[in-house]
Amino acid sequence: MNPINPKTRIKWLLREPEPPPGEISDLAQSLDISPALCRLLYQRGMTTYEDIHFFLSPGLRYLKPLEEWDGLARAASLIADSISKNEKIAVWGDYDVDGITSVALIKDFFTRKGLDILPILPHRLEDGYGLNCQEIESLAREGVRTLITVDCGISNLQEVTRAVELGMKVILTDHHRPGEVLPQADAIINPKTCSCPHPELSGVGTAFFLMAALNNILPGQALDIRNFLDLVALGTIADLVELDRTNRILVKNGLLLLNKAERPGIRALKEVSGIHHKDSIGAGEVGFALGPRLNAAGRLDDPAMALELLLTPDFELAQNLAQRLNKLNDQRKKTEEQILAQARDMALGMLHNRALVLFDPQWHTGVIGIVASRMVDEFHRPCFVLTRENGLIKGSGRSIKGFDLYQGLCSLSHILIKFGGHGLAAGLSIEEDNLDDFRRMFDLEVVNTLGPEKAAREILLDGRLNFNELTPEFIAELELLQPLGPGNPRPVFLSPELLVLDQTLFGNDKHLRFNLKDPASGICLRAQFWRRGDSWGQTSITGRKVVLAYTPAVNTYRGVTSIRLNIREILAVE
Ligand SMILES: [Mn+2]
Repeated sequence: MNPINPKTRIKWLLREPEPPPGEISDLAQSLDISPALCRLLYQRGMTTYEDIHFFLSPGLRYLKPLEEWDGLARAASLIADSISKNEKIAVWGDYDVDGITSVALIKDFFTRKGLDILPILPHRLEDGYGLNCQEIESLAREGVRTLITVDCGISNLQEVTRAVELGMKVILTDHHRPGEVLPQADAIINPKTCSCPHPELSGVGTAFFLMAALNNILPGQALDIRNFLDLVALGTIADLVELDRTNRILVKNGLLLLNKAERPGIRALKEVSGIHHKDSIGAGEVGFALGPRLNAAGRLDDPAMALELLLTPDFELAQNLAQRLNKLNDQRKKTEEQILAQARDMALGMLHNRALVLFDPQWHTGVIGIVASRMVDEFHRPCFVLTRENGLIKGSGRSIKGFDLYQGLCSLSHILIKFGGHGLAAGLSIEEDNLDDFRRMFDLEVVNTLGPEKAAREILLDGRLNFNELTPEFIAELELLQPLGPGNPRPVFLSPELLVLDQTLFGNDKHLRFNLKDPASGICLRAQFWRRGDSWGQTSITGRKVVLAYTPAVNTYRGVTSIRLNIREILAVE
């Protein structure tokens, strides 16, 4: 079979290793799961009874003891010391979900302990990301003596120095990649700096561990620290960090709390998202419904209302705030769509480059990060989306596997004013005069790392799955993989050779629907190919044979349950 469109350059691989014969059926039996699921987990690297058992029930008892994190106890005791001296303490976060939940967690912890702490969330447009000297000076004037940072601070060398000069004790917690020089804080808690046993923690996960350590040493009755895991799950899922062992434990247990929705704000947020308060929510609902609404506050307005929503004990107030967030989110979607269309047109004229650097002075800072992600999805190359703000150019970038964005910016640091982030996402600011140089040098950086050819899109498949193996029971069992996210993706299967019976465009020609027949078993199923009307709508493949990468789903409509396929890629057409 020949790929119909060599330009898509899709490279597909089956997961390895193939399990030894006989092993799967014994293992599956002892775990009480189907051999098909057992094989899938085995091929995802869980090869023993213990591995799979942990994955299926990641209880909190599996968390490594706090003592294994060097420096954590010391940071906690510095805070306990400030508390015992009745010092005024502030916690400084960020305007995204991770940053807001981090502040909410610490504020909530202090409140439940009967203590006071001043929460600070920067305003995206007025203050920008991270610490700033002006606000630090005003905090000092207000008598703040201890500053805790969450989800930010690791690249704020000057600002931390200023805070220390003003006599503040600085407990810096962040999970962004540290530069070569660290700020002169009294303590730095960053999962990426020292011998931290949880390298993939989010900002709120980091704050959670610090509060757990503080909980152990504060006088009085200790709190049940598990009650904060709903906030940890929100921030961890929204920040798209890798769901490694620790994060799986935190998120899976946090989702149980989000389901109970005991926080009035969570309940109100579910309500405005059209989720019944008794309906269960998974990582998907957090990522697509709750997260964007919390984020909308900081994108277009003041993140303080999202913080208030998470903390208020008053359900009526929570409903009110949730409504406002919902409106902002609708507004965000409109703005995003406009910018997306403009960015897409611009990108189409630049596809001879290996990297996309898109700039328009009118674009809204609040959505450029989302637009960059969508450009990477569509054009599969590192991308920066930039806008003008207070006379400077500011931008948000996203990358693909194989090109470390943070590293890339490090080598261009001489023309940047500020930058920071991770391997796959980063932010920067630059003088407008240096924009052309940045465009040229960033592209060169990408060419040097990835080569001059467009990188092939890789799809990793969980194995071959024929239509006669697709049962509602097996599809239901796949839910045991939840929560899904980076490091634990939704399973994708390789189809057998299928016959396309018919093909229809739907939803304003945005999407495609196919009826497909598996000639070997005679089974016919319906499949959807979302958002590919553009690229496949003009090519009729009715009557031809195809091989697909697909994800199965159960669809219930008017009480009738049927199996549907979601096509991820058309791998080959004969
Ligand atoms: Mn974060």
